[in-house]
Amino acid sequence: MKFERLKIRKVLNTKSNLTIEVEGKFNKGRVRGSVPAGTSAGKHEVVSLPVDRVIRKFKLLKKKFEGVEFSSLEEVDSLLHEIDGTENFSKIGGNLALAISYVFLKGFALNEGLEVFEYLGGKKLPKPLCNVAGGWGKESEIQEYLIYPKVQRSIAASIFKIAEVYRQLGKMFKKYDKTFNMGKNYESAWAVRLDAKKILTIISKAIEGKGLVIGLDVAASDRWDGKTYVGRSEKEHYTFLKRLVKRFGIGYVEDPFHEDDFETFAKFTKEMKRVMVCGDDLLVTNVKRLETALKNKSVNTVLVKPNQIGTVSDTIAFVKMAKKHGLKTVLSHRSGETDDAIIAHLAVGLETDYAKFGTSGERVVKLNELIRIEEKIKG
Ligand code: 2PG
Ligand code: MG
Repeated sequence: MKFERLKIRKVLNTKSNLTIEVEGKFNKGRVRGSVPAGTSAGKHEVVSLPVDRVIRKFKLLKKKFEGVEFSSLEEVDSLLHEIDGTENFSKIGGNLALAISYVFLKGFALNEGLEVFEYLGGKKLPKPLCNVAGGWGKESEIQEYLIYPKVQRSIAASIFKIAEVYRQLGKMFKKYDKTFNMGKNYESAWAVRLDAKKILTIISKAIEGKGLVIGLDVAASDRWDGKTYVGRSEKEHYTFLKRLVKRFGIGYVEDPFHEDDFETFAKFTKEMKRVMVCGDDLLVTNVKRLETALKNKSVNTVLVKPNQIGTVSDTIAFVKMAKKHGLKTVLSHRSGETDDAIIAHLAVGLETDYAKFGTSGERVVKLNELIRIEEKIKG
């Protein structure tokens, strides 16, 4: 497969920040690849370069990809690593690498007349793990409150059930928080100013009898000042989380501790037994960090964000390794998403157990794509 022409443009992400979009044109049509951005980004992620620098880099390296015949996506992704030559894409930018990797992934799929999930060979739908409330930064104890189905009949049914609870929650938060005016955060989840226990009590009420479970993304690195987590000592924070898990039957906890604390993650994973303890900033979709986590038994679940590592092939390697060791996998959006639904295709294509997406606003683009994919798979 080869692109006759490749070009790059600036577009907006969902936070209205600028991001890049690469477009490839060949005899079968046009495809586009754009890149999201994180807000609570992990410090071990690959480097994301400013948009104008990326555009200059692209102009220099596009000759290596335009008009050149590639036989596989791995070949494209290896060339990206070779051109960059660093561990963390600090020369060409992980954002540029991923935009190119995405555009080729879509090109290979289109070339074979397949959708991306089909090209990747996936047939199993993930369970949606949807952000319904929360906020960013130290002013909130926990970044995200998520819900997901215990069992899944169809992904469409799960999504509709979660959406119903989300709508209900808007009304409930209004009742308990007079300052709440249906405001939303970066991920279009309810931005509510109540403490964690109150929020969890309200969510528990809203999901009663519906077969849904609560999950948390603590995003602890953002709440860690080197000594405390939002004013709580490490011990207090540990006990705080443990109590929340018990009291509200929480089934998923992401980044409960800061991004270098493999040991406390391990202690928590061991103690929490049936809870999915997931590494996001801890692992940054990086197989080397996953190796450390495996050695320490730090997690039983991994978050997968392609732009943390820079290419689709690296993302696939990470998912494979996690699955090989019996860990659960969660394909995730970023707080600054694009208008593209590629991550829905990756979740199905790589058969991850969960898809951590938003519930409302521009986020429905991904959920609706999962509904369409399910229809195609089930026929
Ligand atoms: C996270 C995410 C997405 P960000 O912490 O998991 O929910 O946020 O993209 O800002 O890292
Ligand atoms: Mg996270």
